[in-house]
Amino acid sequence: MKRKNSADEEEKSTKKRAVSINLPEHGIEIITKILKISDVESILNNVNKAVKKCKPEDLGDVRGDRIDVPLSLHKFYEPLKILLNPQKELVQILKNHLGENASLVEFAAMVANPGSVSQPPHVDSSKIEKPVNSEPPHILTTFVALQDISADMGPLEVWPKTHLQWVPESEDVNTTENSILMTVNSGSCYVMDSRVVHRGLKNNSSIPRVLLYFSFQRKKSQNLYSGSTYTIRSDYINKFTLEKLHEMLQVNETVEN
Ligand SMILES: O=C(O)CCC(=O)C(=O)O
Repeated sequence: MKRKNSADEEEKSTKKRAVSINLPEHGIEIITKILKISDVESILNNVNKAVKKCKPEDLGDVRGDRIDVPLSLHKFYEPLKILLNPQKELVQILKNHLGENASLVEFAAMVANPGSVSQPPHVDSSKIEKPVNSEPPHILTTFVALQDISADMGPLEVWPKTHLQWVPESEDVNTTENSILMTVNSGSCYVMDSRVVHRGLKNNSSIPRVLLYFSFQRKKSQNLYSGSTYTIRSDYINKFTLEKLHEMLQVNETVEN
């Protein structure tokens, strides 16, 4: 286990890493401080309420003993207006890689409580048939940190560049030493290509690690890939594209947040 950095060192190392890793090359990209702390606090309150209210049959079938709760969009309108502001970097990344007609296929919160175990390294989805040539991403998942995530909270561990290999979704994965940890600060997010090898680590702290997350999938790619848990309310399935969400949230090219 790595020594826990001081908050300053942690911020510096996250900043350094944020500029040095990018989605096409590494399969993951960090966007720092996309939300203000006040926005994060209200999301965390709403997520905690949703966790209390949800029934076991609603939960996503996620690896390890995490709680994977589908969420109601309208409870998160205000933060979504900021997260999905078309002028900002996150939407540019989603649009450039998946197109504006990409579908919202996951909208949920992931809670890794103290003591929750390490997941086996895995990919979230991969092409059913081995692709002949390299392909662009088909699902991108954005995880928003709802507290400062330190190394002892069992952050996401990612093996950069593994999205460029074909890893069948059901297979055990042999990993190398060269992983990175998503020890990001509250209000930052990371966008992950669902083909990259990753895992959530054991939460050794006394603080639940809570993430808001959403995934968009390239249009008409669903039958070609297997794997994702597709954690989303059933009434949202195939309902929202990135473009449609922009209309709903009434954000457009001229809105500044
Ligand atoms: O624990 C996490 O941070 C994320 C877990 C995850 O990516 C997964 O279950 O596929």
